[in-house]
Amino acid sequence: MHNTAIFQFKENRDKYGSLIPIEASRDIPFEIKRIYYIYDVKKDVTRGFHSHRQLHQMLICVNGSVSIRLKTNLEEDVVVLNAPNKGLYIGPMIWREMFDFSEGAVLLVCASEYYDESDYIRNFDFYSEEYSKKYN
Ligand code: T46
Repeated sequence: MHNTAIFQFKENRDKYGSLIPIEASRDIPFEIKRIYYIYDVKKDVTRGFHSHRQLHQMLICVNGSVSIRLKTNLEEDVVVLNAPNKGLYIGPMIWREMFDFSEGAVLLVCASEYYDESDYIRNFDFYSEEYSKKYN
């Protein structure tokens, strides 16, 4: 889907365990201004239901697994994040829903901007209208 991409991070694995470094602008395509993590989510809960106007984000499920539904006016896709070396980049104007969190799942998110509620579109009809204006 446009404005999204799967990233594979390099794992440093040895007999002592594993380590994955993520460097802003080198391993991911933006400067990181904020990180947050989502955890303790019950199996039947779906979160998200919004798009961002400007924000770039990298989602990494550092423990367990979670599914991400991505939507635009034209496309729909589901990406399963189930390994700590797999990242999902989501750029501007992509609707997202996070569901099917496994027991103990921890979803780490690197974001390009500080938290700003005015960057959110939390209604799909409004999203759809803005998407059409931007891309049609
Ligand atoms: C996204 C998906 C993947 C803050 O105070 N600061 C923050 O940086 C964030 C991200 C949230 N909050 C507050 C706002 C709400 O009162 O935390 C509460 C839960 O946020 P929200 O309902 O937006 O959470 P999700 O899981 O629906 O969405 C989050 C991000 O907000 C969003 O940017 O792309 O994760």
